[in-house]
Amino acid sequence: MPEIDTKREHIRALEGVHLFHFSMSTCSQRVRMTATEKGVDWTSHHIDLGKNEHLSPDFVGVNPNGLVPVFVHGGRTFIESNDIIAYLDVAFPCRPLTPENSADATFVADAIASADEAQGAIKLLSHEFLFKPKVLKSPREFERFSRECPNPSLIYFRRGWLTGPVPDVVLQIRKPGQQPRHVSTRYLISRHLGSHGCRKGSHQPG
Ligand SMILES: N[C@@H](CCC(=O)N[C@@H](CS)C(=O)NCC(=O)O)C(=O)O
Repeated sequence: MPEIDTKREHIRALEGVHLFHFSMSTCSQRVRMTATEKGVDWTSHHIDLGKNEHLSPDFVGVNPNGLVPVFVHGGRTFIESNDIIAYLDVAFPCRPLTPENSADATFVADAIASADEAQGAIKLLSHEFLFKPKVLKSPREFERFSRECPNPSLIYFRRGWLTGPVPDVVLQIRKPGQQPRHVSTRYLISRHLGSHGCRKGSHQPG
């Protein structure tokens, strides 16, 4: 259970349940869905990743890795979405999310674990399709990001994504009762670009 020792006094002083999250972050979505399913009320602290709010000294003081989500319960701080989900299910036992039947419980545990495994591929796809049009590709923007970012793995990802060819990550797709399928993000991206080309062509006069 990664509970972290936040240095910020005002975070330790928080009462009730607080979530530092970003609307379009899948890790944040999982935690929001869990809290909602369980009927837990929480106070929202929206951290806009598009504006690099996760690199601000204030937020880095809360999570030194510069990542959302961060969950605060009665002044205790937790990171890692899957651990937050597990904590929520224990700390708020109403409407338990873990099935009693062991086969179903295994399926739920596997599904939660696969969300974590898919994170790299989802990050790449969302940067490519959702964020790219909004991100300035200037070296100056990247320099600023590298200067302010406390987490070397975020800098490494962004450098590769902004400057290089589209990197490749394998996405594992699992459905109940079926063998997992492996799909490459490079394949998904090239298929998307290909289908755009087709759509454009179909509008051309004949
Ligand atoms: N394993 C962590 C991953 C957290 C993570 O990667 N969060 C993303 C949003 S889903 C983030 O804050 N990214 C900031 C960035 O890429 O600059 C979790 O599940 O909570």
